[in-house]
Amino acid sequence: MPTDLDAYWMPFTANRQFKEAPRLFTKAKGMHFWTDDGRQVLDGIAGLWCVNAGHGRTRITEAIQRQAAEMDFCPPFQMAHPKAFALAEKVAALAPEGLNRVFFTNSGSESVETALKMAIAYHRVRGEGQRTRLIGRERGYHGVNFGGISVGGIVANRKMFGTMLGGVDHIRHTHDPARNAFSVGQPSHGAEFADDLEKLIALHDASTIAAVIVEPVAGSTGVLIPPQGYLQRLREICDRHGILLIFDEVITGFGRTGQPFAAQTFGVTPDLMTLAKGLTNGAVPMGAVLARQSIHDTFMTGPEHLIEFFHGYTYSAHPLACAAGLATLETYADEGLLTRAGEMAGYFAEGLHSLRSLPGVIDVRNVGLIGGIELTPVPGQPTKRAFDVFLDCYDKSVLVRTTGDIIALSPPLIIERSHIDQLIETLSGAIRRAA
Ligand code: PXG
Ligand code: PLP
Repeated sequence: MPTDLDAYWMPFTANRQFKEAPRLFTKAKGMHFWTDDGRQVLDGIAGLWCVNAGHGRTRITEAIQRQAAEMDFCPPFQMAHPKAFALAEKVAALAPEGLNRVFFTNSGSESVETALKMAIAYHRVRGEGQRTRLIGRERGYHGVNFGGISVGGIVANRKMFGTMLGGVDHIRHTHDPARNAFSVGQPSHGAEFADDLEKLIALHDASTIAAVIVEPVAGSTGVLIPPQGYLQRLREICDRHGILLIFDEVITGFGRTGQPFAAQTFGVTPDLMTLAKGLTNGAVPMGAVLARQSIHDTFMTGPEHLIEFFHGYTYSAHPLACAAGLATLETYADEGLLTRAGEMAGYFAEGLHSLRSLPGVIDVRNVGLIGGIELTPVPGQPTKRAFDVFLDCYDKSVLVRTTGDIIALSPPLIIERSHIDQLIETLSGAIRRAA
């Protein structure tokens, strides 16, 4: 075990509190982590919404090992390797019709930056260079880079970092507990929140707006499920005004909502889609942007020896990531994991909603294998009640995630009913004790 914890500045962590009482994992397999002192902990959040096929999958591990031995790195600019093409083709085949061009990145944050730049550049190459504005949504999470926090709407992730990108505006979030608390699946009220986009179009004029970016299900902010008809209405408004619609499917991609992508679950196809996490089952960092072919083709003009899109990362389409991605998609296909969330959703929802009458629970929400439980804050100490639940669950060998006073669940898609029972029973005890 490490003797000194000082040098590692941990991301999104209460560093001083953590280092007083560190929580260390040293092994993971299937539905579980193991702590440094040998305790087996049920993973209720698929690592961080990414280990969709469960931990330590042999096929993926071996694919990474083989690739590392065969070719560690290949320059992605003006060179390529076969697995990059193979993976792009497989990802495109899973996606909604028409989204068949794939640009690789190394994370969700990079996917978001890439998609925003692609949207603005697309309008420019087609002769509408004045379309530079970007519209995000309150409470949106689009990673932590400057573009992503600019269109993002999580205040804590923005307020320390200056003025960010110019020309960004936001529509309201869709959380409406007064009308929708304890909805099972998609809430029935709130399609009209999409009309905020019409207001921003009236304010800025459509001719200045490049794209709108939303998470189909807002994850990081605490699981906000799109109201019925909401995403459809956003799509219609974008179409009417020539604005690109970007779905950030970093969390919802790869089976989380019951179909390969939330676009399919909700029946709305965006123009650009950002991916990461489940693409490699979390085993090697990787992200991607899926683009409509027509967007890609718009760039393919001018002299053929010239670079069409001045963007990319040293590690775009990294061989280890591509090998992991291919093995991951094979695993998903063989085990039917990309539709398994739909099969387990009913039992998962029953468990979650059985917690509704516990003390302090003010909302429960779910779709596929995503769950959110909102607690009333301890007066004067926001976030404390949920954090106490997190620590209590960890103590009882179950890993959950909290944001504000909301508990978020997103277990590996291989979860069995017995695991759901353990998750719900442990949470139930912890919520009672935190009351
Ligand atoms: N977009 C969305 C919708 C995400 O959920 C990102 C972009 C950024 O991805 P990277 O790979 O750069 O982290 C995410 C990431 C949480 C939590 O607690 C969620 C994320 C990251 C960290 C914590 O819910 N999602
Ligand atoms: N900073 C410097 C000085 C670089 O040379 C590069 C890449 O060549 C980067 C940042 C970007 O790194 P990456 O391509 O891994 O995002």
